[in-house]
Amino acid sequence: AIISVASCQWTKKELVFPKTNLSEAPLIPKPLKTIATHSAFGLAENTIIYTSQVDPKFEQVGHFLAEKIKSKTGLGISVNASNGKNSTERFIYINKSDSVELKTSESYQLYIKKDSIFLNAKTAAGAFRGIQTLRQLIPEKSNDTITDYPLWLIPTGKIFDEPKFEYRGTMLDVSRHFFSVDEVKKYLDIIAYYKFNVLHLHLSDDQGWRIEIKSWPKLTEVGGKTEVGGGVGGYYTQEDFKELVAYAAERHITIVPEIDMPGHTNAASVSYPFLNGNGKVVKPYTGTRVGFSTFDAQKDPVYAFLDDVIREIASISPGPYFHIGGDESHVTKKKDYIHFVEKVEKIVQKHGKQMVGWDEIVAAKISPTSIAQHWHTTKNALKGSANGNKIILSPAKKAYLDMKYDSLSKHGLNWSGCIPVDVAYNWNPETYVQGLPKETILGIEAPLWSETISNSAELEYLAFPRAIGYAELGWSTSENCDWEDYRNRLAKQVPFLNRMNINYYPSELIDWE
Ligand code: TNX
Repeated sequence: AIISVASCQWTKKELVFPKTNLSEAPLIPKPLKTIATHSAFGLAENTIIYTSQVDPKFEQVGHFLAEKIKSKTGLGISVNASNGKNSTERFIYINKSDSVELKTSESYQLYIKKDSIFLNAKTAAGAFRGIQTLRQLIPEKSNDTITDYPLWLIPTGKIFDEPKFEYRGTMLDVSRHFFSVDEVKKYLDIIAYYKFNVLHLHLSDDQGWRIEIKSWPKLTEVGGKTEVGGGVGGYYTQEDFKELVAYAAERHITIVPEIDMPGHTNAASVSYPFLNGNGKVVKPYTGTRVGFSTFDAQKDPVYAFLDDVIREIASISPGPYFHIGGDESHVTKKKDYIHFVEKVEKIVQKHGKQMVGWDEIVAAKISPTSIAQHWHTTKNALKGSANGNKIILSPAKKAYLDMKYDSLSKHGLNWSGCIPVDVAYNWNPETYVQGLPKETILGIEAPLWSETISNSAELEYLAFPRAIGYAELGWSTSENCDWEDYRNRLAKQVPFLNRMNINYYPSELIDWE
């Protein structure tokens, strides 16, 4: 009390804020721990963001926050510079910290006080996750009665937060239908807000090849020109792909490239028929059947080709992973499949990446550093984990974004059942596969296959709101995942969804606000 009386004589006058409750903020994913102190920080034109100068990536996070504050509130906030309104400045500090309480690279602490906000993180990735929380705490409307300029009142208190899983992904199939660079960027913008850190791109399949390979140009000249339903297809040049990688990196999201093989390879074999191993003449395919194509696993030139493909893609993919697909190779002989996966794993490793594959890959003798993505077969997940492989969980009954919500859904398939918004949320990744040790689980991923969707509006219809629930299942502790609580917070995402012009499915299970 003595300090405040003394300081009153020369600091700003005390503002009187309405009572707030940080613990009731509709944050998604729900933070690990929140302590409310019931006052407010008034975000205003005189707020300044200061960032750690030790690491330039922190300054980038500061600029990202300033830009998002601008688009939400119209306020032009300066970063690491005074804005000339010194008498009433309020600060947001984005600080690099070595605190042992920050257990992971993505952990952060947010201290919101009346006149300043401190965000602590070990790395810029942690700071980036933290500013998503801050964005979500900024109200839609300003309060215009407390001061003679508008204030956006952020509830005060402390948040300690960290992710449950290190891998929190979604997958987009750009092969069955092509999605442009701008469409993928919009998707990245949305998933970043909910703290996803991986976008897996399914870059090849029977219906189209979507990434330029300079040493094998026909892959895109021929294989890039088809898609499901007979549309014009499309592909990313390597420059396009680098642009996506950089855009994702600014959001601390890793792109995981996938070339699906030895099955799902019709488009590659149409481009270069020597690759084909199913004994038939290859023709372009624009239907939606699976399991009819295969590379020839016995030919050396096939592996020389794959060495080029993997080398070129690995060289423009800074992330640690390369996904080889490996699913539904129904016309590949079992021994050929095993031989193929083992040879391709070596190629992936030679180019400095860790192999990821759909759960079928555990049929081969793979190295414990490779990762199996569980989608279908429990036995495969268990076999992988017994072999030392980390597992990504994408169970088709719970996590497939391409399943219909219900029988009336405008888009989507239903081979693994309909997945309404509550079913998508109501499962516990840590216990879902019986017998799978928790430590084996790298994380979760929600795949969006694109047989039935071909543009952003359709993509968003299937992905949202379900992907928001997967964000929470990947980040928040199972104790903090509660459907009733979640559905109330989800209802309050409407202003963001509308501001971003997201064509979400307005499920009747949610009382949208
Ligand atoms: C199965 S899931 C597939 C895809 C299809 C999807 C449709 C997986 C590894 N393979 O080829 O697009 O079902 O839901």
